[in-house]
Amino acid sequence: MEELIKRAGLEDIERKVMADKRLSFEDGLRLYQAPLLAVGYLANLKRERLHGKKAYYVYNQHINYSNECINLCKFCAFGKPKGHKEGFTLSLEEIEQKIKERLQEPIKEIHIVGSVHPDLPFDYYVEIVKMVRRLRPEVVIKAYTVTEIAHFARISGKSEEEVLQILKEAGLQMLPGGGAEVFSSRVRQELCPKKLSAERWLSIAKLAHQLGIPSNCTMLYGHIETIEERLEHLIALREAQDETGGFLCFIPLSFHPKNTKLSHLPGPTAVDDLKTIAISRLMLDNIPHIKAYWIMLTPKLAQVALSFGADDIDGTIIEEKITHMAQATSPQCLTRSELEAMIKEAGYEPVERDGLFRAVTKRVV
Ligand code: V47
Repeated sequence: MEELIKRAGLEDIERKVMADKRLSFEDGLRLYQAPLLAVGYLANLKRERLHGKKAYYVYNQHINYSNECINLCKFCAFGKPKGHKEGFTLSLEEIEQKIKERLQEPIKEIHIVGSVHPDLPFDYYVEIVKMVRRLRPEVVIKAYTVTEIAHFARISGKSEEEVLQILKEAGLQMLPGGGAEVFSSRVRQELCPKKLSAERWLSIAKLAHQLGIPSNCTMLYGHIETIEERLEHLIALREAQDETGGFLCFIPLSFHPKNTKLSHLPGPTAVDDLKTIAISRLMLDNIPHIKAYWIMLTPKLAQVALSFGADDIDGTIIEEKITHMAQATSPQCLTRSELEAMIKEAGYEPVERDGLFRAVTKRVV
């Protein structure tokens, strides 16, 4: 490996990694130009300094309450205008049914997200959280992206702080990481002009953290963004994390072009996926976990990603819609034994966790 790092001219970056020193924007650019195995080796050094051989997964359930959306971002195959034949909005009863159907399973996280809906009232979103909390007192409720929180504030006339407090009192414990996309205003203007600005996304995420609601964060890559814009995005997240420490996990989201307005684009290659995971691990020195989201990467590439900086592969999922509407070829759910076997074969030690990354000690089959 020394030879590999030397040939790639990355000895100075290796020294920084070994000394837990922060990498610069220029270091990030050099890493993107370096050979994959050299970058992966450095990311794995960092990953093992943080987590040793542990690799996390969660027994979770996804609920997508609606795809009817007023934003209709160009990269999204999930959102549909109201009245579209593929549009859906679940009633509270239908959501209750989905939760009740799986009450016998030892689910540790319920991940609830939807769209920026044209007419659902704020109460609907609060009632979902209350109902899940009532049916499942123990589960970690991870619900509503920062984008949805901004929308709730607008429709309810309440401040973002009030919205977050009400949801927290109802039982919400953390926010998922979606809606960040790429912070570049050029990209946002082109792909998602109706979406909240990067500054607002970051300020609401930080507000949630200050109110005791941690969150995840993401970057959607592999469309029209430049490498420089990716690195600026990572550095903006790193700076926000320096302020609050509230991001638990970063999820690089590999763009799926099918059925979107960007279907002419090829989407990222496997090399780009692995390099982006590795460089995220190296740049985001203050975010504890990096997730290889198997739904977007495929289980095969997510397994390899564990040696390229990722320490988490998300979970069992059960019924994913956002990526599958963009024709993802991955399955819709994996069992705990499948996830554990994937992790073990990759040379890591599986650790079942809950939504807040706390190890599950009392395991119920
Ligand atoms: O915000 C939309 C992205 C996100 C596409 O927090 C797409 O644990 C790829 O954020 N191709 C939602 N990506 C998913 C998300 C997420 C997923 C899993 C775990 C967590 C977590 C968060 O998906 C959206 C958007 O950035 N997205 N369309 C697409 N065609």
